[in-house]
Amino acid sequence: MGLEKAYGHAKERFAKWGVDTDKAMAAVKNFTLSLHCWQGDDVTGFEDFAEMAGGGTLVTGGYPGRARTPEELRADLELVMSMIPGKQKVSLHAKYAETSGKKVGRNELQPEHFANWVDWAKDLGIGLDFNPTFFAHPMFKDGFSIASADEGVRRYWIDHGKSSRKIAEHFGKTLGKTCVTNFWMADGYKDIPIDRVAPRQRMKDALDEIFSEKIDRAYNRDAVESKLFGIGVESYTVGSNEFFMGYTSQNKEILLCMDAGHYHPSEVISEKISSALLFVSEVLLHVSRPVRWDSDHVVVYDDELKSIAQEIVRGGFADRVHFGLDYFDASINRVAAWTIGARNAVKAMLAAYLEPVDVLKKAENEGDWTSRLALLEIFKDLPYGVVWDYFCSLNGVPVREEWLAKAKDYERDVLSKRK
Ligand code: RNT
Ligand code: ZN
Repeated sequence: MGLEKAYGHAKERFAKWGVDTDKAMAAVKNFTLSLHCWQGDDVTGFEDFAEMAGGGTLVTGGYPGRARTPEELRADLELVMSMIPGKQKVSLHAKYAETSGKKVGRNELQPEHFANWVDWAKDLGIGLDFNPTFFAHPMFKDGFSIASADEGVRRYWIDHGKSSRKIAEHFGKTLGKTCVTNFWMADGYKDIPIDRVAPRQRMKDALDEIFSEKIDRAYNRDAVESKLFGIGVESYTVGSNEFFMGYTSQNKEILLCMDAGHYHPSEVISEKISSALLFVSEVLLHVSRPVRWDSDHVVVYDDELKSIAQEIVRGGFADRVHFGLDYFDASINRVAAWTIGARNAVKAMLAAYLEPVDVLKKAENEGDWTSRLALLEIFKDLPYGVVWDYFCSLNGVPVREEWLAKAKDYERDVLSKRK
């Protein structure tokens, strides 16, 4: 059966439950996915001393074809974006600056060091998000950046935070799309601390200083990302969940960033969105896949991904949630890793818009929890996949497995030649 005809049938199946598939597709066409640049080069970046991830994170795998230059990374990203329906932004880390061979401290980075990225984004008509890089650097001393007890270390990183916001403002102004700037600091201790409060007080003061300069929210919005633990930082992370829930409820202009891998293993961020949004203005999601720990596996189409998307749609939160990806797998083709996770994210959003929410809400509100559960299960068999295929085809991106052949061709012609 042709796709058009199959879509016609699917449309009827959904219509029976009050869902308009065309409307759902229109909603997802407007959904913006923030693509993390760091999947393409194993979080290395382009600084002279380019250290691998660091700061409590770990990239594993030695698959050939890592992007080694900004040009390679941009070319890889272009291929990936040509295989994803909907809108995208690209999220950059400060360590992806291009300083033309000059040594520029992170505390002195300027918009000009991202000129190539901005020109590229302008040509593609996409926005850029930003992340100051507080790890993988010689000034990240003894596991501390802005929460360091050493005044000089602290100053260096506070200045990095400030300069990052100016870069982000420039992105927003030049590209006409709000930049979301995410602050993640790995600061913490491997072993049991005695004083848990002093580093937190220092981090709070440092952030207050960094955020003290007012920047138009149309250009930039700042987010802060909490974490439970990291490798070598097992006992204590300064920027914990409570720390940043507190910080963002008190400072309403700051977004709370929730990373799927940053909580206890049985906790899920889909459960947290509705609570957070009662107390904070907006949320940034780092959608990742923790396997036993914060492993940053490629996002697959699992229950948690579907639940995250459902929470956004059911709660009517689409305009208060920024959806970013955050994972890095060096054990498979990196372009494929990006594409798999990104397509899954968009597909989950489409499925969420296709869910017969009104029918389910009605059952719940009437206290008919038998029907609520029965229908939830019945709705799992609705033809989401057909609408997804049709949506891909309408948007001129590969349908089903077509993208894999493209990725394999690119691997043969481009990636495998990178030695
Ligand atoms: C690390 C955080 C952080 C990084 C990126 C590279 O645990 O999740 O978001 O993954 O900034
Ligand atoms: Zn993250």
